[in-house]
Parts: sequence; C-alpha cells; structure tokens
Amino acid sequence: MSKINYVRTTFITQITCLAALLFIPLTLTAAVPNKENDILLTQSQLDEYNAEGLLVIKGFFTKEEVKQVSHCADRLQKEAETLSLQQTGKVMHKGTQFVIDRNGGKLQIHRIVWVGAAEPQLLKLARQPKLLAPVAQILGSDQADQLINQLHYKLPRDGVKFDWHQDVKNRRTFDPQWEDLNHKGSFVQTIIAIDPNTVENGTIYYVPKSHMRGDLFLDRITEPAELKRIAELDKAVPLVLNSGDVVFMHPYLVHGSEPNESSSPRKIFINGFSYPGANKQPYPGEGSAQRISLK
Ligand SMILES: O=C(O)CCC(=O)C(=O)O
Repeated sequence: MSKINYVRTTFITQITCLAALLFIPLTLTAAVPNKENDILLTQSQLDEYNAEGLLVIKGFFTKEEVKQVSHCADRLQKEAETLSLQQTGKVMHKGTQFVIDRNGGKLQIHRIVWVGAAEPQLLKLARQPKLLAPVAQILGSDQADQLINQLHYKLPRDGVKFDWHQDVKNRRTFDPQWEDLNHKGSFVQTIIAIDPNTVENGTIYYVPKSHMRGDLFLDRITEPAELKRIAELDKAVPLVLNSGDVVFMHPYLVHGSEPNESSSPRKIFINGFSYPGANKQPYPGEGSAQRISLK
C-alpha cells in the first residue's frame, strides 16, 4: 500500500471508529426504554380515566406475557375440569379458589380466584412495575392491598355472565365496613385481555362516565326496568379489546357482560388493588389481600 493510501485508510478507519463510538450509545439509549416514562401514565391518560371511569392501553402485555398467562390459564382450566367431576361451587385447591359448576354435563368456570397461589407466575406478572406504577398514580398511594388476582373464562356457549354492577358492590360484600378513604373510590380494577374480547364472545359492556354518580347500590334494585333507568343502561357500550390490552377501571363504573355465543373462548386476567385500610377483611386464597409496595 502506498503511503498516501495508508494515511487515507487510517484516517477513514479512525473516523469510522469515532462515528461508531458516538452512534452506539445513541442507538442503545433509543433501544433501551426509559423505564420511568414507559410505565407512568401521562396527565392526559389520568384525565381520561377520571373523566370516563376507565382507561384502555393497547398492547400493554407483550405477546410473551400473554402466552405465559395463557399457559397458566390452560393448566388451571384442566384442574377445574378434574375438580368439577367431584365437587362444584367454591372449591379451594392449592390455595386458589375455583368457582365452578357443571351445566348439562359441561364445565362452567364462573371465576378462578387468587390464581397466584396455584400458579405463582400469575402473581409475578401482576406485580410488574409497569402495572403497579399506574395503580399508584390512580390510587394516589405508594402502597396498596392486592385484593384480586383472578381469571375469568367464558368458554364457548357456557352461559357464564356477569350482571350489571359496580365493583364497589363486591368490596362492600366482603367488608361491610369498606371505606372510601381516598375519596376516589379507593380501588382500581385492572383487566388484561388474554383472548380478543368481542361483542360475540361476551365482552364487558360499560356505561361511560357512570362512575361520576357514586355508589348506586344496584344490588338493592330488583326490578329490571328500575335497574335500566337508574344505571342508564341504554348508554352502555362494548369494550372491544385485543390480546394484551389493559383496562384500568374505576370502582363506581357500571358494567356487566353477556354469555359467550361464539365458538372461541374469551379469557381475561384481572388484578384489583385497594387503597391501604379501605378493606379490613380477608379475601379468599392463600396470600390474598396483602399490603404491597407499588414502588
Ligand atoms: O368477566 C367479565 O365479563 C366481567 C368481569 C367483571 O364484571 C368484573 O370483574 O367486575
């Protein structure tokens, strides 16, 4: 190589190395998510939650996380099938409560409660900073009591449905001394879609902004026409979700769901957190209703 060529090659190599040194940290910064910004809700998301009573974040759980939940859910479904041949109703097994029936010989899973006892991965997935940080923002607290770690199945045409309600009704049922200590409902339900949730497969319907009207004590209303009027059910809209989407739901939001009339299952993974001290009663499942740090 001539001297001129040698000098030119060396110069080009040096420039290339320098560019690479400058470029690598830039690309690394871009590729590694800024954790803080990625997990915190923006002010406009918080405003939407407060205005509508619910906030949907698309693609919140990765495909891999959805797959992990699905595997656990499949195992629990098999356990439910086996258990239901011996016993129905509320069945405690491995620290998890199976609420199951047989309808015309077919398994009906109403809910599987505190799933993390039998499948610890489900508690781990629920307690990720990306879920807990928004919960802390919504509750206005660095701590919470995790009351719910639950799977809802709707198997094709199994008839499982959820009557119109506000989640506060369940909080009052478990603890008659339930108190709204933060004056914002003191509870937030998070719903992660495992399967796509559609009108056909029995997705949740909700009444936008109904949370603004406080506890409507819908459980005390026996007349369907009265329920329709008080809960303003003619305003209800479906919550159509893709796998991995998450919903943060206010405890006063009116919602319910119809049976799955499709040929594919509809599963959701729900986790509910209450403001410390609002609930004072135990919940079913080994390790449930414990105080956890949200930070
Ligand atoms: O699973 C459903 O369709 C309804 C769930 C629900 O209403 C609830 O968790 O409060």
